Amino acid sequence: KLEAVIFDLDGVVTDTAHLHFIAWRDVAQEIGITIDPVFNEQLKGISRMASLQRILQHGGKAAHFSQAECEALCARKNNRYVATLSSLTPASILPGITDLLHDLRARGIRIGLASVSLNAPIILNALGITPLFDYCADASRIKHSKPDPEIFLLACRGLGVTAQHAIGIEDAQAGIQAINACGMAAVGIGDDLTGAGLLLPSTRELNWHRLDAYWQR
Ligand code: B16
Ligand code: MG
Repeated sequence: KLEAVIFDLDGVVTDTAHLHFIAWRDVAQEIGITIDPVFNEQLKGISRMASLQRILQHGGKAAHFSQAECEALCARKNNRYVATLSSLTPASILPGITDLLHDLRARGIRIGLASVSLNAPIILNALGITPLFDYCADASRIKHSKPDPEIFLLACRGLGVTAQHAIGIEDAQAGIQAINACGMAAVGIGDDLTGAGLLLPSTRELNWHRLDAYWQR
């Protein structure tokens, strides 16, 4: 029996990937590294510090910055990023998501959030959907970001469900791996993801009937 649906945030509930990209692009530029939207795909679902490490590697500067300098770069990126979050409103929720959240609630299916973003609570508030979630896993409590299953397992625990009775929805390859690693059923949003049991091109195609049909498969 399906007991819970656990959502990724960035790319599933709203599109913050673009805002992350703008902030990282500017910080990277200041240290002489250029990143483009194709490279940005690699930063989806991974933590802030892991994102910086990939950017430094990409620019061939992995060994150029001390731990303290890396922390300062992360803080600079986050300040820029958080400043752009005020542009989010309920209109920034991706198509189909609000209806799905209401349909799940009407059926008594528990709703969780598994975002590795430390800014997730600010984002849900800006979108006006905090009360629709039964549990949001706190990213500050995990040691490993996706593809490690930790954040999804934390969400299952918080919701009081076992992974075998839950669906996870993700737009990032690292996220699909995390869902599969904990034994949940994986729904992917996008067109170049591998390992999703159900793959939909966008959240527009995501609705209760599709999820239910997938679960009954
Ligand atoms: P923050 P998700 C992830 O969110 C983003 O996809 C990723 O690009 C970002 O680095 C990470 O959150 C950390 O975010 O810097 O706000 O703590 O996809 O897990 O919802
Ligand atoms: Mg995502």
